[in-house]
Amino acid sequence: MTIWNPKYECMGNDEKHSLQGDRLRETVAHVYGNVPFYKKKMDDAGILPGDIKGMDNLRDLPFTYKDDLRDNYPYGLFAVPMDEVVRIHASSGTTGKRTVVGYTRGDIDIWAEVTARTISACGATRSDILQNAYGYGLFTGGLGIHYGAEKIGMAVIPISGGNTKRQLELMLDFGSTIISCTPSYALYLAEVIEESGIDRSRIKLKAGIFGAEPWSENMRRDIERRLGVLALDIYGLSEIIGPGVSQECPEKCGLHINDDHFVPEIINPDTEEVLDYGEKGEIVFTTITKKALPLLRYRTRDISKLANEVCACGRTSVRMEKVTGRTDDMLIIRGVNVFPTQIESVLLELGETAPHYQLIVSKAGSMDALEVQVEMTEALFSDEVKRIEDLERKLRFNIESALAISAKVTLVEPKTLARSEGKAQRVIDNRNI
Ligand code: DLL
Repeated sequence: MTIWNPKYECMGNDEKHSLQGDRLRETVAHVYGNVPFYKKKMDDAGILPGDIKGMDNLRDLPFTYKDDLRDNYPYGLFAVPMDEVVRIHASSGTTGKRTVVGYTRGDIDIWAEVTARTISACGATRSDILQNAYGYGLFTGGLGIHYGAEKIGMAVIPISGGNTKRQLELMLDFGSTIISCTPSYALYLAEVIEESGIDRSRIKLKAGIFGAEPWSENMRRDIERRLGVLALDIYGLSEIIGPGVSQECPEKCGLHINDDHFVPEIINPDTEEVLDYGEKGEIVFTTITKKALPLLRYRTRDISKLANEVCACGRTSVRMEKVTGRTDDMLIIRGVNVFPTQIESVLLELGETAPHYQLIVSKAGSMDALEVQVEMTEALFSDEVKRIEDLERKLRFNIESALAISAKVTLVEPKTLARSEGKAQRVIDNRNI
């Protein structure tokens, strides 16, 4: 399997540590000198750039929160004048004010470098044809992957998300060998392919780069089987750069963090205490090369854990466990914490329903109540009512035994739950209505 940049991806620990230290020092001096917000934060904490000698001082630095970006909307945290900014992206702002991120020409080069590593990790080379079905636009998915693929020298089809019929048509006519999109959209594509009855040998896909939302191992198995691809995970967030912060290799044992650019830590989200390798908590990143929007110890709210043993693929970078959810997506059902992906895993494990589901949370008195709606397959739908009821009971039992929560399970008619073209909305929260 190709490693795009062995010099950095397979660098020895000591050398990496010292490179990270140099880059951290530079970044701290850059933000202290150019971002009044960071100067004030560091002054308030009594830290001067000269106090940061290397990586061992990382934890002396202040954290940055999503609200800091919102409070400084739109450009308050930019560390370069606007004439050096060549690109602006922004979050959709569904959970508050938009988060705006900027890139210098050099930042775009770094982004292309890390996504080139990502795409190469699934075995892609310049002879491949990439169907890039992440959304192009303010969302970082489309353009982020695009530049990495071009850097490799692949032929990129910038189809963007949606228009599933056209996706299929171009997949066949243009001979796409690699696809990139969200895992929920990959499943929808698989469904449409199955319904179209086309000759599978006409599909040339061999690998898929899926991310931007949490997905379980059971969902991976489903996608691999139904689309006939190697399905690998790609992680990232706009604030840090976009897609390409980390990616899986075919060993599928965690996502390799591009830690010569983004330094990870795991913390206890409540106490902000730094945790060790192997301990689960919130992942925090410090960017050490970006110039337009460098962030110190950014609180991602994503839950993961870190591993530093060398991977069989030869990469030495620190790995993060697949993100199973965000602290904000965690449901607390009668005192038990649960992430939507854990429920997904139980549903797909049984394999008797379609892989489309939605969670509806409401208040029953002072308690939270959870309803799991999951779609029936066509075969099940035409079966007897008794069998459907039996399956509902079985799923309820499996959820209760695996996760220790009680949930109402409702099997709904095929194709009644909305299909996503980008990030799936798994949870409908009616508690505050
Ligand atoms: O989703 C960037 C991206 C695009 C990543 C394409 C991968 C592929 P945002 O819209 O800023 O950026 O959303 C970032 O999405 O904090 C996670 O909660 C979630 N997320 C991203 N990748 C994964 C993943 C893009 N592989 C937020 N697994 C992050 C689980 C993910 N969650």
